[in-house]
Amino acid sequence: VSAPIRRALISVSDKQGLVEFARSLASMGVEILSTGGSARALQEAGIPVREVADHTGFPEMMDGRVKTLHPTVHGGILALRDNDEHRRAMSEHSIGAIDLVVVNLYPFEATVAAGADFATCIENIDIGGPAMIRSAAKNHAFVTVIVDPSDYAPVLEEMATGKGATSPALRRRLAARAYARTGAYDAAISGWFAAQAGDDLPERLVIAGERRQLLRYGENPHQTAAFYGIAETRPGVATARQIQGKELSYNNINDTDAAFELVSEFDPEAHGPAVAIIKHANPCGVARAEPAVGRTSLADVYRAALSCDPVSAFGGIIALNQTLDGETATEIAKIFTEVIIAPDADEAARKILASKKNLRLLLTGSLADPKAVGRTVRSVAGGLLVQDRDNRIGDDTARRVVSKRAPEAQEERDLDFAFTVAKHVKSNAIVYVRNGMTVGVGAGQMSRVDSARIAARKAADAAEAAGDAEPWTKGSVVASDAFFPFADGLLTAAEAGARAVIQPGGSVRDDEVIAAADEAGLAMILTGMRHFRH
Ligand code: 93A
Repeated sequence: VSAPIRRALISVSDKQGLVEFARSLASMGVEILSTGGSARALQEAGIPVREVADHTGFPEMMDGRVKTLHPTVHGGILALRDNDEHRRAMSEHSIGAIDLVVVNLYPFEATVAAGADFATCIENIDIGGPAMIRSAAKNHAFVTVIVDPSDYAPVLEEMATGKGATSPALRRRLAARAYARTGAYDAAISGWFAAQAGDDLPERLVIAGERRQLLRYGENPHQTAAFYGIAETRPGVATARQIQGKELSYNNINDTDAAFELVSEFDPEAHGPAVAIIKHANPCGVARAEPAVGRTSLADVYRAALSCDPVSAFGGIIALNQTLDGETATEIAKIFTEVIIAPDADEAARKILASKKNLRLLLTGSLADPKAVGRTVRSVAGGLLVQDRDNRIGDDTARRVVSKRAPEAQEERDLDFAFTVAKHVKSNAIVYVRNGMTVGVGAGQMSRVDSARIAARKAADAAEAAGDAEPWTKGSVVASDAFFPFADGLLTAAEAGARAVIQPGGSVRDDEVIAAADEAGLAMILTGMRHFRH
């Protein structure tokens, strides 16, 4: 029942595939109307084309701001072909039907991303294009709309087999894509405007995501899921190149993000190599170079991270803060690992991992800037929670030693490392560290003292697994993501053998907690900044 396409309007900024497509249309007897630049491209390729300005009898004007905004164009798109009233209006005003609208928009997003000035961004807001796209999509019962060169082929296929017509099903699908495109376009524009106005929590939040991947399932096999990319360029799981391995799962993506965000805290220039191993979005081992104990290579650092909790690390996600090398790849390949994410991997590493068919290797090109401003979004029933990304660690102006004993240099190094890791552990977070490696991580408990106990027990387990007589909390330091509400959590750490503590402070019982630290001979730093993570 669909009528053949007889007239098309082509107005595209992205001219990829245009000439081939238009040539096919012309060969099927379709009359082509087109705007300035598009018309020129077609003429140069020898394809018969009529300028829209000829068609409307109205010239393009105002630097192209007005070229297709004309009743002859919009009437030709919007007219209901089976409505007598509409047909009469068409003939009365000499409006010819337009059956196919091929438009892609001024590259607003790319213009902003390229850092163009305000006026250039404004000029790249397309008005006539979205108007035609929306008109054509509305009238999809009769009109075919294409907003992306990837849809040239399916349309030509249907025309070839359908006597020049497309099917209602395809037109509907294309209409949905068309509105998604204009919606995303306006989302980008509104987001940019809000940012220009310094209003980064606008009254109406418009987020446009692009589906990157249909996932096999969600957090559990009975949940459907997909991964959407948003217009952000932060290096990480969304932008990484996957070198090998099967498709990432929902949980893989979530955990890989946690892993890479954590390891990105450790700039190799300042910290040397660093490795984080993640399970269920929590670190089960994090380490960095510590020349004082002979830990210098990336492989050494990986072994240290693994030794913190080798049981949990099985099937984990590994993030590295520098190029994965062959020696480290050999070590990693010894146990089952789901994902490795790193800025890069050298030839030797790639060769070694190539035999592990299922292991995913993701390369990001660089670390993510931990200080960069940004937003996090999470859903609750009926709403979204939006906040700044936690892009700080402690408050340098508030940080102070509150204990009688000041931390020694190595203790202080470890305290900072522990507090940084704690920021990436689900609350209540307690992290024991010794010589640049976590030795016990307590995560996600409802009480802080439980996290302190669990972390200490895990440190004892780790020592036992490594054949050490003493629990690894002996001589360790401990970090807490939020203040100790009572002295009990701190005393648990002291009993386990911790020598120094770092925590935000701010409890009404701080004095009590400080007195307990002094009594146990602990050094203690208050950072003045909390790092909950839920
Ligand atoms: O400046 S506009 O908003 N005014 C219009 O009337 C108009 N009509 C089409 N931009 C308009 N377009 C856009 O021009 C199209 O969406 C397309 O991106 C571009 C194609 O221009 P050209 O064919 O001259 O390269």
